[in-house]
Amino acid sequence: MATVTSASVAIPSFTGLKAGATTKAASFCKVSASSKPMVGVKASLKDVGVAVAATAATVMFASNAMAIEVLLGSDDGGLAFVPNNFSVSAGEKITFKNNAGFPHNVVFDEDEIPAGVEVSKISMPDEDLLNGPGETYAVTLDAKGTYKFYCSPHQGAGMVGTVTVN
Ligand SMILES: [Cu+2]
Repeated sequence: MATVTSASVAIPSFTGLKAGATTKAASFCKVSASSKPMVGVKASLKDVGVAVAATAATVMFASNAMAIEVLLGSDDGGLAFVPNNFSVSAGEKITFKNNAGFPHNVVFDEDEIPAGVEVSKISMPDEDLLNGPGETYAVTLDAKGTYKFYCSPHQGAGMVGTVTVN
């Protein structure tokens, strides 16, 4: 489910890249985005990363393309993460964004994260809430495995989610 959104995230980043990237990289990405499935795009990104390793353009490219946005509250006002079950790559940026029904927060369940991961380093600080429209909380998860998280104010209403880091 979540991986589906990567395509829409990736495409705008190609546009933003044009200024800094080589023509070769930009046209390469355009072709990949329009004609190949998600898996193909991801594989292509890795190839590009190897080809132009450590350039500023590559860093920007990778951080923009490899990202996912999770809405806090559904469009119809439901108390839920949208999507509430998704997959990311290790190190991929996950941005939680207030959409409806706030305040919300993002707290990982210390008993439902990979061994060795410190829950306080990936959760929002205690008592901290996203109060306004469009407010965000971003986190990257480096350890592979399954993580469960919830919104403290709305956990009882079912505002819980699962992310798998591959
Ligand atoms: Cu909530």
